[in-house]
Amino acid sequence: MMPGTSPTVAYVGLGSNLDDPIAQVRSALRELASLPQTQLAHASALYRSPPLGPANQPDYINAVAELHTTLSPVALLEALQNIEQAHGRDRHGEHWGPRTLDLDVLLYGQTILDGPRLRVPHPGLAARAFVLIPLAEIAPALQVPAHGPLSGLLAGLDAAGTERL
Ligand code: A4P
Ligand code: MG
Repeated sequence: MMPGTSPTVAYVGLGSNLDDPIAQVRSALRELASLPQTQLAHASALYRSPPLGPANQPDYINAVAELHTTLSPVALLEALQNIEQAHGRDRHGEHWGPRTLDLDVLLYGQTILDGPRLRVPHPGLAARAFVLIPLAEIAPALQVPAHGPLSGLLAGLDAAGTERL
């Protein structure tokens, strides 16, 4: 950590449904742990979930990681995109189509961003069981900027289909 800069608590969503998804997510967690200016504070269990989007694709493996980082939001996004690239991510597939590894910035402290490159909280967060359930495992008391308590989001959720491995 840089002296004099206090880290921000950021949450990252991991997802994979191609090329041994369990191994993809496990190795991505190790790579998050070795990012510069960053500590991996907590990682959820792995979860299996049915695809959101086109149904003719395999189930996903999802997880959520809590990072303590002094990287800026955009520097964190770039670091995540580098890890996706190293996992052979092909960005030319269909929207919400299958992928070897997807890393999303779910939350960056209490920051709200609505820029062309980065939207935080992640726009899908509030409605996705495969994000909220692993997030609640590692941060049950979380207050989600612009949404309120995580427990409230969970209460309105259809959790069927998201299975803890
Ligand atoms: N971007 C903006 N905000 C963010 C953010 N908070 N985190 C921009 C990450 N990226 C963000 O992302 C497209 C652009 O979004 C990036 O260039 C970045 O500048 P992408 O990863 O290239 O494309 P994508 O992931 O295909 O699109 P999108 O809309 O982000 O998809 P999602 O929301 O990531 O959903 N079903 C299950 N069960 N589990 C899953 O994990 N994932 C998806 C993808 C679909 N269905 C799924 C799952
Ligand atoms: Mg994405």
